[in-house]
Amino acid sequence: MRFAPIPCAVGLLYCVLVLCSLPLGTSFPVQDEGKPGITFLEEVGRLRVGFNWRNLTCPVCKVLFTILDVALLSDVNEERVARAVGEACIRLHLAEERVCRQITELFRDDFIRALQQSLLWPSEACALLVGRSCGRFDIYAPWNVTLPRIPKPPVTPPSPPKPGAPQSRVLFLTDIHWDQDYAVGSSADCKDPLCCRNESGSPSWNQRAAGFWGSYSKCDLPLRTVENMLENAARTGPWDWVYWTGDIPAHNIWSQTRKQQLSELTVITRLIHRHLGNLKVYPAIGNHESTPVNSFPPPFVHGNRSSRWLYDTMAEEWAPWLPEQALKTLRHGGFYTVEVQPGLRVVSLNMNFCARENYWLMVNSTDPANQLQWLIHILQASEEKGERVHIIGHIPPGLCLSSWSWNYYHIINRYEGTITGQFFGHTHMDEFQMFYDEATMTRAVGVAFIAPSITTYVNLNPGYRVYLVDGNYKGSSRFVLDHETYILNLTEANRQPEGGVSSLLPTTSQHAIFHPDPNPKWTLLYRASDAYGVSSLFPSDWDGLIRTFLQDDRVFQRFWYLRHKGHVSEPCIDACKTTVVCFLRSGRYDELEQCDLLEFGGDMVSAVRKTLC
Ligand SMILES: *[C@@H]1O[C@H](CO)[C@@H](O)[C@H](O)[C@H]1NC(C)=O
Ligand SMILES: *[C@@H]1O[C@H](CO)[C@@H](O)[C@H](O)[C@H]1NC(C)=O
Ligand SMILES: *[C@@H]1O[C@H](CO)[C@@H](O)[C@H](O)[C@H]1NC(C)=O
Ligand SMILES: *[C@@H]1O[C@H](CO)[C@@H](O)[C@H](O)[C@H]1NC(C)=O
Ligand SMILES: *[C@@H]1O[C@H](CO)[C@@H](O)[C@H](O)[C@H]1NC(C)=O
Ligand SMILES: CC(=O)N[C@H]1CO[C@H](CO)[C@@H](O)[C@@H]1O
Ligand SMILES: [Zn+2]
Ligand SMILES: [Zn+2]
Repeated sequence: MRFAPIPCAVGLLYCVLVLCSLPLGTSFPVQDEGKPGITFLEEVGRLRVGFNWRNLTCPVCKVLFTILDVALLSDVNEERVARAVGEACIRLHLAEERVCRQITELFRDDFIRALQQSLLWPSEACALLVGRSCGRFDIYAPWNVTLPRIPKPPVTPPSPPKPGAPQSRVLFLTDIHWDQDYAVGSSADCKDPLCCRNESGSPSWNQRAAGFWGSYSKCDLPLRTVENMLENAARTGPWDWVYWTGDIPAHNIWSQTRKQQLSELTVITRLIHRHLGNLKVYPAIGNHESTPVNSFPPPFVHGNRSSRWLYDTMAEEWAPWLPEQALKTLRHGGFYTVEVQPGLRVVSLNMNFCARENYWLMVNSTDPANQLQWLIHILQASEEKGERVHIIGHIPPGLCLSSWSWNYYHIINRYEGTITGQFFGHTHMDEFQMFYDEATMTRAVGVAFIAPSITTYVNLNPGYRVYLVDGNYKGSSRFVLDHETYILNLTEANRQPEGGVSSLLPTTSQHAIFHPDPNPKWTLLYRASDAYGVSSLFPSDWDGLIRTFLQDDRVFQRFWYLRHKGHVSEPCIDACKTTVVCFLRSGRYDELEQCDLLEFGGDMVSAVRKTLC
């Protein structure tokens, strides 16, 4: 039959694309892997998800896409494509059989629809998948927002507040990733993308077992750890307000349903509510809130495929924290703005509209939901009122699609006097990214704080962040003056083998004699001003700190340790250090891309994407 070779080819490709949208250690676009020095952010890459990107060369890609387009145009039966995809995924060992089957089932509908709506021709698709050397890519055509004609007000550099001026304590939570199926004693080293679960099986003699409070492996958290964190956070208040930047569900993205996603959203929201009482919490939407993961149709998609199921529930659950006007834009596009206090406004962005992994943007990536144009409108109004603005979101803007990122950077430049804080998560690491003046790229105009995750995924201690913000008093700048990071030291929390545990013991009995601490301590890992010896944390201070990293390696190594919440898997020297420093300087995607071109740079952009978190 004429179709005989097609399903196979389509299958490979479909799997390639599908796996691209998953946080499983893949990247989009594909970069060469295996260059020396790609130590940075490589943990996830080593998870042995088992897909070899080198198999997709430029000519192969073009042939595949020609076939795919023919297949789609001939209205090939979706069922058939899906079945073939599953088979190809299994035969090529792209993932475990069960994972392959479930994943294709989950993605096929939406994905094929998005492909059909976008004109995904071989040259574009392969430029996207293999890289710029393999064709021209216009799907994500550049676009520009419109700034009002009102000239930018003169800039006054921030200065430290008077001694004793009031400070707000802001609790910052991100990337909870609660795993409902977390099972103590299960294998922490299974083959799936997520372990420590009921279905991970028992650990064999050379494998680790899932700990009581969490595990140093590719595992997410049991509910008790989330709850313990909230109890601890509630005790160590008082807080002025809370920012919470998303990623509630676990990384079992091959088997999630809308019902489960909503139930997790509800459980965690109510838990936060219960523990933090009447505090105002300002949430932002993570890329894991939806299923399939990263799938956030912009408002041009209507009906059952739209994000309505998700945003409506969010609006209901978050109603105690947000006013009606905010709930309205939340239902429309997953973003909103609220006045936190007189003189301070928060804008919560839906960063899924900037993400390459959101394949709906292949249909139209021009300022999805008009979000950035709306942001400009808000910022202009704040500028006129003399109000300061904090921006919160999940994915850091430097990791966004190129045009989105460029426009955001442009907005930060124009409104540098108004935006005095930017707060993100998603990478699970404790880091930051700089914004410079567009004219000379030397004067620091902003910094995006990227806070560490609550989850351990991958190989981390659980943790959370506290920001100390100037205010609330008349004329307060609302700049971040300092920040603190608290962690749960898993080694201590999960201790302790009683008596000398020998590795010769049968593993089944081994975990039974570990005695977790019933009241584990969340401890201060560091305070930024102490750790780095700086007296303020203005954008120029972070720029100065980057220079210190280059001059004094001890300071950089300290940063590297803190970046992993005190649980470092790999050292970072030479090329790794160069790329990390480049990352920190590059709050804009095209800048970040340049990090890959550094003489000994690893694949920074793809490496960052690998975490996809
Ligand atoms: C956007 O603006 C920049 C500079 O203002 C310009 O160089 C670029 O060509 C514009 N892009 C589009 C698509 O209009
Ligand atoms: C794990 O699976 C077993 C048997 O299938 C079941 O009895 C148990 O309740 C499950 N545990 C969890 C935490 O779901
Ligand atoms: C809407 O889509 C979801 C997920 O694709 C599906 O489970 C559900 O049955 C659909 N509902 C309707 C009314 O079509
Ligand atoms: C994409 O969306 C933008 C803004 O909503 C719109 O102006 C533009 O016409 C759309 N492009 C296409 C090709 O539909
Ligand atoms: C965690 O505890 C272990 C064991 O006490 C200790 O060796 C390690 O340094 C601690 N880690 C941090 C980040 O404090
Ligand atoms: C289908 C295919 O070509 N698979 C190959 C992918 O790459 C690995 C290692 O380079 C080969 O072993 C596979 O045969
Ligand atoms: Zn994320
Ligand atoms: Zn995450």
